[in-house]
Amino acid sequence: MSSGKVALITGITGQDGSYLAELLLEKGYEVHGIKRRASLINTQRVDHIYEDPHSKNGRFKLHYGDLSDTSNLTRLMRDIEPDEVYNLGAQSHVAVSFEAPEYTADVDAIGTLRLLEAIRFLGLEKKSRFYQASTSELFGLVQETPQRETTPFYPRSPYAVAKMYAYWITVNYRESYGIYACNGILFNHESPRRGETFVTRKITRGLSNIAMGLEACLYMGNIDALRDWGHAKDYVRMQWMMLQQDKPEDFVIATGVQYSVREFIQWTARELGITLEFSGSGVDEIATVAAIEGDLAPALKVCDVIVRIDPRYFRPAEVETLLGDPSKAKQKLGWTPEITAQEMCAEMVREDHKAARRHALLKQHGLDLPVSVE
Ligand code: NDP
Ligand code: GDR
Repeated sequence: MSSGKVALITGITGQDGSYLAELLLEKGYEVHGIKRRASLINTQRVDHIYEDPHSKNGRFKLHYGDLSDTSNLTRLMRDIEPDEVYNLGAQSHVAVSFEAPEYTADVDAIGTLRLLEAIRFLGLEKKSRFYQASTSELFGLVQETPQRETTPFYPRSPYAVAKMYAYWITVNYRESYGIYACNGILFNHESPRRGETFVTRKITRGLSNIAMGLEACLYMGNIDALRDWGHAKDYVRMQWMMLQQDKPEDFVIATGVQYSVREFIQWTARELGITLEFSGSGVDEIATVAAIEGDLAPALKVCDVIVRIDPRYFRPAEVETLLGDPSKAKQKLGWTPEITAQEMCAEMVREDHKAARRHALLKQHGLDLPVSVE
């Protein structure tokens, strides 16, 4: 049933955009999303909720657009007049932002300004509530542990610096023009829909492929990095909750628990019935198969080396440790995460292993498709 509310989501084709669109449709919203033109169709994450644009009562609508295009954003805002705008679109890969810093600044920082300006220019200050996808990367070189809403920022990448502009311009437009605008400072969150080059998905997909004989070795960067990982489904629920309050405020969203990348590799291996032993140190660290149980890793033998370090994945400036304090979200909004990092890892492995099995089966029947790796 329709709630009569209209939402606009930038980044709807991404991990969070797809879960948020599902949530808002369930709540009866009419959901508009901005997709980019690409040479290949890039709507895989939302294909299951896609509605034929010819259907009269459809509540899910996609529009071409780009955060770098002011006139496009302003026109869409004018035509849609959304009650809620979720700005999730971004060049969201930290390592890539060192390679494409100017583009990242244009999309992640100025893109946010373009949307806020469209609200102001069109006189939608009292109509359109605005959510900005801010990030724990703002804390970067951490000044306090755990990190909370009042912890000083120290961004460590072009991505984080761009997001810092976006954070403050959101605060500024709230204070200057009375727009209901808020920042969700979200710590890392993952899911089976996570992009393949972020560390968790790279691990669950890579080790699943290795278990099925589709790849030989997983090459990693800094596996000592510590992160506070939650599940994207829990975090988009919070994005919506933040726009339903009487007063706009900024919130840290995290689980309050921290693990290393190395631990995430071990959990993944365990889900596949593999016991891994790490040895060596620094760039010479490796992980060797010490034991195999069950039948999920038919391509592996004991003593196979399946994880190595490749300095290509080190970043010019690293964020070594992040740990969030979600007390404010718990107290003021009653939000708590429902899915633990280990449960999320198990779900990701199940999905990636299913895909790897399908791929291996096709290979057995002579239908060998290439496996893309970063
Ligand atoms: P994804 O990388 O999965 O999705 C990013 C989305 O932005 C995609 O839909 C992408 O389109 C779109 N996009 C990229 N560039 C542009 C552009 N120039 N114009 C319009 N759209 C664009 O990110 P997540 O879903 O994981 O994250 C959502 C937001 O939350 C991002 O802003 C991210 O920076 C932020 N964030 C994420 C966290 C996380 O752990 N996931 C934590 C904290 C913040 P396409 O599909 O075409 O590439
Ligand atoms: P992050 O996520 O940079 O925290 O940004 P990512 O998963 O890319 O990295 C997490 C940590 O793992 C280390 N790492 C590797 N990372 C990748 N991608 N590939 C590797 O091979 C690898 N080896 C080790 C990284 O150095 C890092 O320390 C994510 C994004 O979603 C941002 O958009 C978001 O703002 C933050 O989370 C919160």
